[in-house]
Amino acid sequence: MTAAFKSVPVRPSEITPKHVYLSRREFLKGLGVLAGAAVLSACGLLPDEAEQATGPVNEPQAVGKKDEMGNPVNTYQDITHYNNFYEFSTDKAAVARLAENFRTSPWTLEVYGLVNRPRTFGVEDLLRLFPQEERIYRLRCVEAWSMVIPWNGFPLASLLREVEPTGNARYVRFETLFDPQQMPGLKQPWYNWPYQEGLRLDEAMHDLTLLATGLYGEPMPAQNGAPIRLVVPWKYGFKSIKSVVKIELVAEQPSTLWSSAAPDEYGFYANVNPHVDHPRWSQATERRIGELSRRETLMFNGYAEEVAHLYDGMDLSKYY
Ligand SMILES: Nc1nc2c(c(=O)[nH]1)N[C@H]1C(S)=C(S)[C@@H](COP(=O)(O)O)O[C@H]1N2
Ligand SMILES: [Mo]
Repeated sequence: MTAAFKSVPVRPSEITPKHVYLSRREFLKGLGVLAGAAVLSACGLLPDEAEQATGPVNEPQAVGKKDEMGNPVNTYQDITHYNNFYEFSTDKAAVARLAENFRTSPWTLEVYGLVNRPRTFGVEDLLRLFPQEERIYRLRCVEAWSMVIPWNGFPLASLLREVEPTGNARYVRFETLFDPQQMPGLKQPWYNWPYQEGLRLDEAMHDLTLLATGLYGEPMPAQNGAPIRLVVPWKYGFKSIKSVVKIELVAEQPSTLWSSAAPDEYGFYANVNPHVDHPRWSQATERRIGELSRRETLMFNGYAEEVAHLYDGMDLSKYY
């Protein structure tokens, strides 16, 4: 575990809250210096802010934030308007609009199965019980694009400790809400709804594995998996299941939506591995959203030092 992954409490000062940002803009407008970003930098005023003010004015800003490798975070606009959430749409640009009225409160998360203390949590309970941290993670989609996202949340391990898995629990199964009234994408009959995912218990207990409740210091936007979603940064994005309602501790490896739809394309492990191509395209490089040239994809998405030991002795081209 490198220092960068130590649990760092959210420091709200690092994220300019909407109202502060807006009032600063109002102030500058009053001074007549807001003619454009060029003016701001030319006169030396808040150059960082000018640089990052790419989206609509009232968007949360994360001035100068970077992940532990020095990659700047993606804009709030990109993170919230380029989404995979098939329950709403397979069109990444359409998800935000279709999820606009998604009801995420009240919301309960049932944790059950091979545990000593099964429990149903309201999201408010989770926010109260577990201190929220900020984690800036790269998300690498199997479609060969990636983003850097400042999540807020808490380690899944904290929740699992609370329910006490029994000695027989070896895997964790996750399930997304299934509500055809609210989720137009569920009409597509060729997927095995509800969306399901799974982790081995040791993967689930790893400190990098997060239950995220927000991003950019704001509550989780519906299109990103409100009110609570999984984030597993060393695996392809499809493992990071959104809008979770059930977590079950089980003895056998659970089936997952993608591995049941196309078993030879999407394995259970789904560790980011540039040496194992998807059957229909290469995984060697990726397009970072917002950048022009492609990047080399890193083993375990750059988190090898932290997680490679979990797979000692496993053939990762067989267990993809
Ligand atoms: N329930 C559910 N979870 C999901 C998906 C989905 O379609 N439904 N898509 C997955 C995929 S393929 C990716 S890349 C990430 C995208 O997360 P983001 O939109 O927050 O970037 O969510 C994952 N979680
Ligand atoms: Mo993905």
